[in-house]
Amino acid sequence: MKHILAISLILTLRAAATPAPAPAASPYHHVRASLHLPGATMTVAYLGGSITFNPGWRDKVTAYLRERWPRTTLRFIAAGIPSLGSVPHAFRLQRDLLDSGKVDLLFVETAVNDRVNGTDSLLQVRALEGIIRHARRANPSMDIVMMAFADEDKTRDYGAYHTPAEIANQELIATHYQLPSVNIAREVADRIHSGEIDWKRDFKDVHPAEFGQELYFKSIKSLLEDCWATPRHTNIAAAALDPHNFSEGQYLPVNFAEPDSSWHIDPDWTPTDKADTRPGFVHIPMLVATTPGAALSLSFRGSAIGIAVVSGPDAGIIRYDIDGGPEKTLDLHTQWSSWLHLPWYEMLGSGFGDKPHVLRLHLDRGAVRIAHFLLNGPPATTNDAKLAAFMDLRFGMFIHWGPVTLRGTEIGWSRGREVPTAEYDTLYKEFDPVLFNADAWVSAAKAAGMRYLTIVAKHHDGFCLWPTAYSDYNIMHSPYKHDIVGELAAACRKYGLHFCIYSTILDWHDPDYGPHMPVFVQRMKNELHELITRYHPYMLWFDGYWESPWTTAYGREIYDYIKSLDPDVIVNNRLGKKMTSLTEKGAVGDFLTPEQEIGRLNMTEPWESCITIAQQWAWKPNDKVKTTKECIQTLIRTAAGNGNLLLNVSPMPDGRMEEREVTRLKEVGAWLGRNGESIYGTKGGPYVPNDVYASTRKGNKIYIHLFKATPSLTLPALPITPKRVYWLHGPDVPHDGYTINTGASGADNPVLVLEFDTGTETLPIIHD
Ligand code: FHN
Repeated sequence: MKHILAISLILTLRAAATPAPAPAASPYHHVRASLHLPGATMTVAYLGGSITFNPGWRDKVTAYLRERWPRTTLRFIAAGIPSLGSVPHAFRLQRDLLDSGKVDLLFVETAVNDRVNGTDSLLQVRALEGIIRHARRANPSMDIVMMAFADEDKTRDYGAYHTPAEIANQELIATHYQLPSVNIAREVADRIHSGEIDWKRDFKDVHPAEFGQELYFKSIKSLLEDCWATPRHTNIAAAALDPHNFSEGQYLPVNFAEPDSSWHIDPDWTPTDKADTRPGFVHIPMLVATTPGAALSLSFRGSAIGIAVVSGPDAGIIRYDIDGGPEKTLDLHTQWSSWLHLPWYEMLGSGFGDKPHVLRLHLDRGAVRIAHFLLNGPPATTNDAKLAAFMDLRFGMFIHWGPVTLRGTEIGWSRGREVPTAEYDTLYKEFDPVLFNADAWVSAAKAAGMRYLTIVAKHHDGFCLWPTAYSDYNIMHSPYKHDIVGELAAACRKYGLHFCIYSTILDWHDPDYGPHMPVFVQRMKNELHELITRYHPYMLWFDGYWESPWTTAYGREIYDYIKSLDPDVIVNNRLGKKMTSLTEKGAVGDFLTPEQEIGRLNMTEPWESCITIAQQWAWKPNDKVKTTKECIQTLIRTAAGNGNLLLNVSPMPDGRMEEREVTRLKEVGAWLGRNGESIYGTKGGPYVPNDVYASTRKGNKIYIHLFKATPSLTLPALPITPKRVYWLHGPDVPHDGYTINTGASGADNPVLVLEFDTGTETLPIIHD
């Protein structure tokens, strides 16, 4: 309480200093620094609980905004989830709202559920301030409206001339950040106490009937109109009220924990009892334990940690400590758990230093089902928006190259086999690729239509293609002495490709790999520090995870280290020990990496297939190169499966790329030049690829890629009907619904377009 009083004193003093804004149209709202006038586009987001989730005031505000700003292209995000208040909002803000793109106007409501859930006042303030600072970090000019909805507790408080704590906290934050706010709880209380309206008759309950919804709408509209009458032109930056606020709130996937064998991760949890569930908290990965004594530990870096569980009829009791501190006990059962697997958020600790910590948690009795860990700290995972942007690229170049090309044998694997180890390890003394030209390599990738490039900077043979301070076994000790990685990074920047780096885990040349893993892992961190801070890779591609010296814990440690250096860098899944899914125990990383095969259609987990354009990864004289058709159809099948293709090329020992491979790339590029819209930025499906065709989709179009010429094509019908069918950049094609007279298109790998009146990207996958 002392904490809040001190802050309110500061604010009274500050309020005295700030020039008084024009008198508000209503005693129940504050304009403060007001709102910007909408521009050509505006994204409006509603963050709240069930009153925001349910239809009613929100739809009325949406309709009013469309009418009020007809020349503004409006996008709406309805992010209400029943039962959730300030703390859950602070930790789901990134994934449920900010990951879907720039937000311009955010409505926030927490007061009702914070009372129902009995959320501690200090946590409310840390969460509310965290939401504001996090939102403004994502978009410094975001407009934010704080709303306080009505419930009987608040009506009672106001009846007793007592400001509800939840509203005091909200006004505290709104005043500090000069945010417009509307206190509907106070308005309803006053109008009930004046006898003008009746809770039971007019509102029915906390989920208001039409009368209440209309009242909410009118109050919000009145505030908006008042704001737009005196619009905001400047951004208000303010120092944090509480340094421990949750402005770095995020969900931490459950497979970040180290559970004992009594736990399992159910990748698609559904209850076995009759209790109800909530959208977003069923059919998701769940870390589950039902055995008393089940224990887990979680290493994390941050200033607060918590759990989001589903609290159902068998919700149990847990004990936990942080960093071996005092052990606390927590009963996860709630007053609603007997009939509902309620999403329930518990902060286990906050306000501690933003550094590495360990949470230990035990189940005493009953069950515990963890949907997310709640972390306030530097990004521990790559956010969905970044991953979605990576997956929109669809096509990249992989380059395996090094001194081994002097022998034309396979990189890494031929060491001590086709090439005696001693000979292999001294090849670099002859390695002088004078015809290496980074611009030429990157231009070849660009000509192929590739959007990113991944150079193997260090393979299993341990040779480094950049001037590292941590091993003399690098390019600067060869006759060539060029920073290959640096020159490629610069060329990618020049030609607008994303630059990515492959670095092996296992290193058969490094004597510490195996016997002295802590030394080896520290060297790995040192090298990664060089690679990340010098060349700023867009994505890191690890490999060589399968040998026993490497553990999931090391993988997690390196992943967290990378995120501490650059939270935005994307990392493949080969830091972990498990490759089949991203949510299973032992998995570490952001995307799956099927190799030398096209991944299966997967709409939920990002994936990228890495495939050689020839046979070997590194150069081999006269190696068999895939045909243009093979390359194009491999790309199509990968995109149709909702994945990326990383196509590998193998430059020669003199530094040039083989003409055959460059030609192949050009031909693929020519096809993409004509048909790129059916690949870049598309989603896979809705049809599962087959021998005759595969499909991709974007917006209101589905692209059918034909692998074989066929006079007519009958596709499984979808719940929507195509309004037009035509060859991409070509004539319309006669069709009757889903029976299409394709006739002879004549083009290689022709693309049919099915155009609809509605979006196609959320259509379910059609399994034959
Ligand atoms: O051993 C490596 C191989 O040499 C190559 O680098 C591929 C590329 O993904 N990965 C490993 C095999 O899985």
